[in-house]
Amino acid sequence: MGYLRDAPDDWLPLRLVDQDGTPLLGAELPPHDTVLAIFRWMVFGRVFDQRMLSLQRQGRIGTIGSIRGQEASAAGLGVAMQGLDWLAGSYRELLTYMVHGVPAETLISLYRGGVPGPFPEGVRALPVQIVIGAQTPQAAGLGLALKLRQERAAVVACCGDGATSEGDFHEGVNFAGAHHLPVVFFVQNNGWAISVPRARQTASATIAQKAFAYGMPAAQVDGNDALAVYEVCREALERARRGDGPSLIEAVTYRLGPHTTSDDPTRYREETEVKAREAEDPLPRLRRYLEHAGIYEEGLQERLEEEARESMGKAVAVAEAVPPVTPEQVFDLTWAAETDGARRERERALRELREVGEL
Ligand SMILES: Cc1ncc(C[n+]2csc(CCOP(=O)(O)OP(=O)(O)O)c2C)c(N)n1
Ligand SMILES: [Mg+2]
Repeated sequence: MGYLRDAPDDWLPLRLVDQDGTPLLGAELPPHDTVLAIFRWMVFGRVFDQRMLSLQRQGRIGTIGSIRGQEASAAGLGVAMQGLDWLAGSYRELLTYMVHGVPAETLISLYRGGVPGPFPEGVRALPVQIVIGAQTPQAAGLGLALKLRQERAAVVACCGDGATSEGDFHEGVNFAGAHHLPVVFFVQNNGWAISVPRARQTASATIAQKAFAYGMPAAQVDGNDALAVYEVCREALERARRGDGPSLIEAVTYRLGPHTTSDDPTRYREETEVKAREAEDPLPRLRRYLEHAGIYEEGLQERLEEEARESMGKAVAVAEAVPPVTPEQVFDLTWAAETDGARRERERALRELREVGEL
């Protein structure tokens, strides 16, 4: 008796800057231009989010997920990535996609159901994944390709807390561990998977500790501390790029908005919980750090917001000029060389659309 052991449960999320913007004693922080770049992207993310929600309300785009409250995780990760790194993310990482070089108009067009066109030449990112967890094994596959080609680059596989309950997640992380692949698994634990709270998702004390079962190191980081996210991602990415293998980062954050525009969170979570988390908003927190460090110039945030609104205005105009996708394009853009089965599907779909007068 007494042979069974529990996992250690004394994790404390990594934090470099406190809620009030004060750096923790001895914390090594990124240079000022990096901090300012992260702040600029966070402001852009917030403006993007607001604009996308209002476009949806006006019927100009389809269902969209909010990233409000998660900007520190998204931007801290994005700024730590380099051009040769691959991004495999979901609808919750639209800001990371933009930091990595995907133009806002491409994403807006995607959410309009238009043909977004490929990502710009040289932007290494998989299409935005909607199937929960499916990007994890795909990212492991990309990691294997980078390893075989001996490229000095890493893959980032993003997902949410809910995705860690999917088989795909475990297969992908296990494969990367077993084959020592250059992949960084970045889990944004935002407290909820639609209406399912984190506590009901897994019995383990942290999501980070799952990494140990797959033979890789992990960190749990305060996902609302943009500079801690940046630093831990930088370490994990460098480790992967130099061939030292995969790692897993759990960024503990909070989804302040609804899951998507189709969701009513008041049906499953208390307003008091949200109010308490509003106080941990990562954007004013980083701004307080900028002020503390003496690099906040009067009116900076307002200026960045204005810039972001202007560039979003242009992006919306470009996206709205893209014609809607045609039924033929659904097939043309899916298959490089159509199979017999796909050809039959195309013929049937077009025939049925003609019959109901939609074509
Ligand atoms: C395979 C699959 N199952 C179910 C869904 C429906 N669905 C969409 S988002 C979501 C919750 C995902 O939660 P989480 O992984 O925590 O990501 P978050 O949305 O919180 O960022 C579910 C179940 C889906 N898109 N794909
Ligand atoms: Mg979640």
